Amino acid sequence: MAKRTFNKEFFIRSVKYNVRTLFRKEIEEATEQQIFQAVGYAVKDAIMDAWIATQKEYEKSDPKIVYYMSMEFLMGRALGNNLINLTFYDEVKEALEEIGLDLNMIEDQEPDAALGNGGLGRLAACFMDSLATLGYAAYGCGIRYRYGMFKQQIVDGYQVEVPDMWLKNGNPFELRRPEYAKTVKFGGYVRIENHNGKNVFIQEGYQSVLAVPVDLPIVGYGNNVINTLRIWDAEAVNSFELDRFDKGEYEKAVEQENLARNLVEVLYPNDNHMAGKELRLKQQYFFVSASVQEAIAKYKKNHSDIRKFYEKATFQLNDTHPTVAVAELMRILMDEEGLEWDEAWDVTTKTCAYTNHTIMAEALEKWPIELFSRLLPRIYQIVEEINRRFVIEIQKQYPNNYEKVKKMAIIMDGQVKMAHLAIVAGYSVNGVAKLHTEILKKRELKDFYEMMPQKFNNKTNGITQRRFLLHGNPLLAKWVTEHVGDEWITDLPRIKGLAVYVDDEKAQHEFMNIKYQNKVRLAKYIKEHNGIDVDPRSIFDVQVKRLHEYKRQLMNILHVMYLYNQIKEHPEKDFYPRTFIFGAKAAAGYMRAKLTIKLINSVADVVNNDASINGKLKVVFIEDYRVSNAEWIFAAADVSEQISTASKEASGTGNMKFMLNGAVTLGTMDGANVEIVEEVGEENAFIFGMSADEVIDLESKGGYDPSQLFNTDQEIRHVLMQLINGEYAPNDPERFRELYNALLIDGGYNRPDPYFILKDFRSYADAQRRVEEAYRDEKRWAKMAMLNVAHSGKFTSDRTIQEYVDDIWKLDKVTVKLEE
Ligand code: 26V
Repeated sequence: MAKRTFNKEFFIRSVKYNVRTLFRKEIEEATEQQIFQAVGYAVKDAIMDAWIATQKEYEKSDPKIVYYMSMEFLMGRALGNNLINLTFYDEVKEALEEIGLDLNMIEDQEPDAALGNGGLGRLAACFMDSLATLGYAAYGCGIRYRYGMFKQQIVDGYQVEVPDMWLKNGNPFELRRPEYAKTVKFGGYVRIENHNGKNVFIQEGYQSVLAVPVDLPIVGYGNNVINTLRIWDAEAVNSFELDRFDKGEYEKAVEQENLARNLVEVLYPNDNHMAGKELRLKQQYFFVSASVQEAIAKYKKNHSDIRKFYEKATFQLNDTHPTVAVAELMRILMDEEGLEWDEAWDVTTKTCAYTNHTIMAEALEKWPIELFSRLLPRIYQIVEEINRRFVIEIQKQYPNNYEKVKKMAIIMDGQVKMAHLAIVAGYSVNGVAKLHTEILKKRELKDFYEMMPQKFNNKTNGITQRRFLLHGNPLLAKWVTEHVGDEWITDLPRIKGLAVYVDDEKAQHEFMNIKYQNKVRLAKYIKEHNGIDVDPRSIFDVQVKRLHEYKRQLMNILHVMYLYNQIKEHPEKDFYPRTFIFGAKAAAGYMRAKLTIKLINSVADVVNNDASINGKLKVVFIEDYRVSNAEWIFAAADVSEQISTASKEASGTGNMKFMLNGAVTLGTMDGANVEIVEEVGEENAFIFGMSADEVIDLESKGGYDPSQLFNTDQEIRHVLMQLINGEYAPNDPERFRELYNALLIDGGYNRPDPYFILKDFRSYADAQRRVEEAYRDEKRWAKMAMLNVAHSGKFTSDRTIQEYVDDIWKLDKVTVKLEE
């Protein structure tokens, strides 16, 4: 890989200069945050030439562009990652050392850009990294939320949400571009005028807001390509004019200021739950309208025939959240570019493509007609017409089958169904792992698959090895490079070369030693942040992800309670020391999820302070799990808990990050776990539980009766009774009653244990027993863990993106040369 030259003296001068001009200080007097800012600006400077060169190259070679539209981009920190991808990381580290600065300390000053909830947002971030690294012209289109994902504090064992003021010190990497601002219109009504026999649609009485783009550089690895993540900020169209004393004008100005402020105020911290909030729909239309306008403007700069727009642009819709793009594109093509319906529809259906990320019914977006049509009157008219024409299609293909219309229509029962709109108007519909795509085709979207099978395809998710190995786990990265060369950085399947070392005792030793060092690093972090001592020689068993019932953190902690009972009852039995590590944010209004966090912390309090168990068991809940600490957590894990109820986790991507870092999967046959096992072999993972088919079957029979288990399995019964006898809540024995009830009486969907926690419990406990047995045999474990790293090649987002390019987007590769 071409390495750019790094000018150390220039860089140091630039940092010093920045400290002076930004803060009127010498380096010695600057705070750590100020040094971060100064270094950040110096790095942005280093990016600028290539950023400009990339844009010039795009203008010259005119490649097709993908607009990746997403409500969420969970970027994490930029500094370290940018240095890695510039291939300057070690040089900058050294340069800073020379002037007495520690790069790790500096990186630690940067707040995470947490503009996302979890998997879907982080996937978008990995995709941006891969697109730039592979040399494809791509824009990420999103929202510049003033407040990202809330910060989580644990107070008395409970989650407390604290606003994430990630911009309070400014963001050295961003570039504000007011010259490209767009106007977005909300509300009002549509008047139809007839101009020479042609209907012209005129929006009136609307409120407008200014969308101002803020660009963030996306650095490709070692290739001079710098793509752009364009996040839109909102401003009032006529910013406050104080000389306006006219009451109506004044109120209008205040209204516009408020609209702008509210629009981009905060990311909705709900994942997997659709609430139908007006502001959320406003956010969606806001960033989508601005992005579509921008894409059209860019196209028109060099092309005259708007009918061929799709040859140079494609919109990938990251879940249904940006699906109004379909109607917005139709609106612009017809109302502003003068195309007829059929012409506009031809362009739109060749431009838009949709990715589905969940089958959880609660997450499917459906908007009440009343709200949708009031907020977006012209857009609603267009959706109505798309629906009218689609319903005619259904009736043609399935005459006299009203069931089909009822199931498939875009508008039905007073609601606009966004997934249906995305499927009908898109040229591609994809799931995010093989199993997930099969479930979409066979069940959730069966009717659509039957009617338009050619649209459906699978794109198994992936992750970027540059952040999650090269940056997050430098010791292992270096070791891998020593054994197989450094090509894995841009060609992950090369990592397979490690397979020849798995029986080599020296290699095993080195590998396990690196894992140990990473466990020491995490143990320090835990000591600093939680005040808990954990033994890096114990098994680090980790479950980090959003808190959701289907992900079954509750099963994990019930199993810890079960183990604790075992140790207490049989102190003589040997038990390999284990540290159970959790990290998870719960949506603010999700009571059962929050109570699960409290239970984990309550169990931790009891177990960690029981001297009689000799430290055999520790439980840690890591506060504020996020991208930056995730990098350390993956590096230190032995066991990767991927224990969702089969069929519920569309893919999972944490599972891949653990695998890449040499943790062994303990999981169900769900999401991408299936493909992980396919790659690494069932003997190198711990698989348990019901299959997706079994779950779906049992669900269709209305579930099962867990009271059988409760009455016959004394150990399970004991654990469940501990939820209501005050064992973990002596002052309030009723505290966990809700969890007990969910498991045994009604957990939603009118049945007990809807996520089959008790049904899978024995199988899970048995898999956990096998984990312990395997870990006791150090060589066997080292081999398993190494094989996981060696077989992680498939799960790079570089592969995923190449598949999107080949099968869906059909982009042209670009190379960027820099004059040095
Ligand atoms: C849904 C909703 C519903 C409306 C309210 C706000 C909101 C915000 C986010 C979401 C996204 C839920 C879908 C999601 O995150 N899916 C995850 O996508 C990952 C990437 O494909 C995948 O690995 C996970 O398995 C899947 O749960």
